[in-house]
Amino acid sequence: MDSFRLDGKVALVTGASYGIGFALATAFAKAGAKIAFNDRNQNKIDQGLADYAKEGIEAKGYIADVTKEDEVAHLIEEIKRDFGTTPDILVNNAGIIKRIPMLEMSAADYRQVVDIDLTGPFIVSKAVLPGMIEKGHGKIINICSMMSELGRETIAGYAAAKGGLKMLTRNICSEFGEHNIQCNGIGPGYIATPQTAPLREKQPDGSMHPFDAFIRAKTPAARWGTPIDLMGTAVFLASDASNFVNGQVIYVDGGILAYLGKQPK
Ligand code: NAP
Ligand code: GCO
Repeated sequence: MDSFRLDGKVALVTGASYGIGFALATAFAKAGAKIAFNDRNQNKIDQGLADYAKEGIEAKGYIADVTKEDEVAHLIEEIKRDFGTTPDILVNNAGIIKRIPMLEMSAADYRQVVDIDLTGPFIVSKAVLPGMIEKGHGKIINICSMMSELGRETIAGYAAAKGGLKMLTRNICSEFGEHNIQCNGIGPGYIATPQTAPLREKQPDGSMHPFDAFIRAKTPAARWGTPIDLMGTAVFLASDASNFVNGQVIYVDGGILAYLGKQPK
């Protein structure tokens, strides 16, 4: 069972001031890893550091926008300065979504989502791979989505980006597997975080948001996931226990992708 431990490893989780990234970084720390995370905003980093400290975790936070190659290069230099080495584990978690009907979505909105959710993981992966090659090992985990497999109205940019992220995962696997680098994805189902809060807002009459009822009917587990539901899979993919797993996306979705949806009564 020691192969599931992360002792002695340095993990970089992008966009991990809160939400899913915060949970995954917390899991890594409890498995023995040292934690680095980035965000675009110092206030969010400070709040994240305080929240990690409440968990007994001495994380280090850095300002970096994953779409900016110079900021990402500086981020890796700062991590090397502070930890004495480059990341052994990278989770490409930072991401946004814009929910706009396609005919009303500007190309600028579309480009911004793809830039952050797909080009960002390319940029950050490219920045950490040389160190992983030099060390002879590395783990890259891309946070994909149900939308790596399914579409729905109003999220054209997000679905395109997350579908592309599944294929970037396979390509990094293909190009770097010979260096003992494993690149896999996690495809969360519908998880209760700030990103999905608008889909769970109570209605003025106090009823559930229609999307809330929809997702519960589409999920065999009949509930939203929480970031805690993702922790075990992330530790597995970050650890030596998954050294022969490469190019895969593990869907942690409560069964959504297997289920047609609750039949009408
Ligand atoms: P979230 O609560 O909105 O958090 C997203 C994080 O990414 C925030 O810390 C945000 O920082 C950061 N970020 C956004 N753009 C960035 C950039 N350009 N550079 C650096 N950091 C950036 O989202 P979440 O629900 O935790 O989702 C995390 C990941 O899981 C995303 O990739 C999302 O697509 C994916 N996912 C979520 C769900 C779900 O149901 N929640 C399901 C499947 C996949 P700021 O505060 O500065 O914006
Ligand atoms: C949406 C949701 C989803 C989730 C997630 C599902 O608007 O449909 O935000 O996209 O965030 O990606 O896996």
